[in-house]
Amino acid sequence: MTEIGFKDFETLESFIAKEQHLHPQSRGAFSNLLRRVGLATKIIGSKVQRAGLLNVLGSADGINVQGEQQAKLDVLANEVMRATFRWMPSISGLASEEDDDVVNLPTRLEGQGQYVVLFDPLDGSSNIDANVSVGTIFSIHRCQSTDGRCRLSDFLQPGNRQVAAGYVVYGSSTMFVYTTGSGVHGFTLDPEVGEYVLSHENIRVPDVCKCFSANDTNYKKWDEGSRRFADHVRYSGEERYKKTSSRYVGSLVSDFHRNLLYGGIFMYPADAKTGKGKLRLLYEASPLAMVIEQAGGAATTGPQRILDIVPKELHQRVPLIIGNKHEVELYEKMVKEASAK
Ligand code: AHM
Ligand code: MG
Repeated sequence: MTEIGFKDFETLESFIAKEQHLHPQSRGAFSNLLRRVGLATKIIGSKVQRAGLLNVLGSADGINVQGEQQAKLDVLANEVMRATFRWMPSISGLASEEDDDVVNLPTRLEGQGQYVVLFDPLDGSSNIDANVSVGTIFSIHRCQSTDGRCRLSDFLQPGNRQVAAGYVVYGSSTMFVYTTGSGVHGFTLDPEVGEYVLSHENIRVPDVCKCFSANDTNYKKWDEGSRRFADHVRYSGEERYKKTSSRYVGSLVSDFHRNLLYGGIFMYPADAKTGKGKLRLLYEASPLAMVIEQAGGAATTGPQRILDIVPKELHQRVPLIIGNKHEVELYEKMVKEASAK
């Protein structure tokens, strides 16, 4: 006979509280901040789920600072993030992929405003109208300014200084994945209870290259090393790549999340002519690089580890090659060899 009973479960709330207990000096500001990210993403997730019912599909009137047409949900998600963090005394400022400049929050009291938060409120938004998975990416840095006001330099910190990073994928279920530098943990939203519940503790990227993810129509625009790498994975016939499949959603969060769980490599190299990548360092590459490294993987531009890049500007774009360590190292080697010729 099946025993009827309540199976104890760990929520994001209780997990964060447990982690806080490991730092007796902590006053809980950082934990509150993480909880708040959880709240903001639940609100965004609920809008995404009902997108076809609300007046939120299609384009908004605006073009963002990067010259991209904003979707209505981009704007809405950005507003939710801003509103959720605005009155948190531990945050001195915000930077969003959708805003031209940093948002300086009202001056904090001494000792407050210890953090700045950077985010891509709705990644993959070109997919929204077709019900394809999208996500939110976030990154948290310690604010270096100590007078309760943040400055641009507080946001232009290398990824290796992030105190936390993660993302939420709004897919067939909604999942919150984050790291504070001691492993990567995933929580699935239980829609009936309205809580994120621990479902994937201590995620490690499997050491197999199951997925190869790239926008292949850009192949001719890539540099020689990137093309050689892609050819090697797809056509070399090497044992490791015999079961590799092409998988590309076109929503970074979704492509990244799948490869994190299955093993694989995502690449969005620079356009060789302009030397420019597409993805944003501070809102996309750095936070996901922290997650993948914590899960045993790696992330590079080719010549440089993503987490070591010192940002020059807020909306800086970089080439991003991210996934299993083996493939990232092979990519670096092939790019180096090709450029030495
Ligand atoms: P977004 O943040 O404006 O949605 O743009 C970033 C998206 C990523 O999610 C995705 O990996 C990439 O752009 C797809 O680009 P492309 O359509 O060139 O393949
Ligand atoms: Mg994005």
